Amino acid sequence: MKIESIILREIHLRLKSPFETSFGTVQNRRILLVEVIAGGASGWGEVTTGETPGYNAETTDTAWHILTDFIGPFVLGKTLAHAFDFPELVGHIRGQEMAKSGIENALWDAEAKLAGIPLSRLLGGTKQHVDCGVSLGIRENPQALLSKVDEELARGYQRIKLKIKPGKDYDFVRAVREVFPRILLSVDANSAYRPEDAGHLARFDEFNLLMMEQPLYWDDIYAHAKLQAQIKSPICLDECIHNTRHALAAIELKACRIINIKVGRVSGHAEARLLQAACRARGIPVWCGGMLESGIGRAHNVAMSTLPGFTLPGDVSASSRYWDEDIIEPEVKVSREGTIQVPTASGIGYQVRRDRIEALTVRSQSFSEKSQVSVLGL
Ligand code: OSB
Ligand code: MG
Repeated sequence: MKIESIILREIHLRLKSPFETSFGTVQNRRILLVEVIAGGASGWGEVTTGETPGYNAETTDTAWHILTDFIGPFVLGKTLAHAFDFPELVGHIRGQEMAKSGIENALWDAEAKLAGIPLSRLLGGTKQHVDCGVSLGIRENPQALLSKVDEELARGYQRIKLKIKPGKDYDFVRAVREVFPRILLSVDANSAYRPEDAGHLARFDEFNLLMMEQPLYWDDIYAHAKLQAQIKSPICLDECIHNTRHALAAIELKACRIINIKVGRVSGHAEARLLQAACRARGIPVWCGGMLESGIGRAHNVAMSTLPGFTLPGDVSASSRYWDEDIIEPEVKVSREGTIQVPTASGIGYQVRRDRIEALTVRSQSFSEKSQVSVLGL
């Protein structure tokens, strides 16, 4: 597969409602889409950065910089036997996992299309349906949160995750647990607490949580090991885990009992697949996290979720929870049983709506061997 051209587009897409986490609130998404032409096939990927460096160090703008100034020019014209070989090709570029994953995942889509098989099968996926949960943003008060939980459970979602932050945590979780004593319930703090909060976090033990996601520092596995020894809720690491080596360290240190795999955070499908295999071999359940993706990133998440290590419901939910109108056809739908049916068409398995993407594009840049670089100021 020769990388013949790369087209980078920034689209603006507005969430139906604002999403609040401990690090901020977002409604207007700025999403980078990557299209590659490789081996004659077109493949699509999404860069899953946020607009601000509040979740991790990357942003939509840093990814644009890294892709246009370093990764794009470097990989253009290179030939790979498989998309799996992409991480080695860009291994000299430190970090920048989400920027890298945009191109790598587009190559996986192209490779699956060239083989005429669904991406899920190319990745080694074994499921026809994937189990879905939802991630609920921080609300004004417990009542507002309760009605949202009620609504999502009625739609069939199998697990409810509540975003929490200091001051909007214990009472909110207690309110939900009282009304719904048996649901799979988890919380996600996005690094909002400190080791001194261990006593406070131990109070959540009574809620029988499925997990407590990333309570402490985004870059500190050891701090989580110390906290895990003090609380009963299983810790799930998200922000801390950028690759399989990090996961192995976290497991050995007993810093977590569950891992959230986000394809972008770990630099793409190749590393995500290795990571789930390593966790599976050690009995550590994993699930697929989300980054408020458009349909393209969502389709990649669905494909990754079909791998056998993904034994817990993910944060991969219906397009209609996020957007009035998605950029793929059909949109991602969730059944009354809280599952997504894995598409059987080749590649990501959903049609990319080029006309809609064109209309949403605010800037684009292409790299192709003939013209080297062309900037389309839109
Ligand atoms: O920590 O999982 C997270 C969204 C943005 C940044 C970080 C996270 C999230 C979510 C939303 O929890 C998951 C989704 O619905 O896509
Ligand atoms: Mg998280």
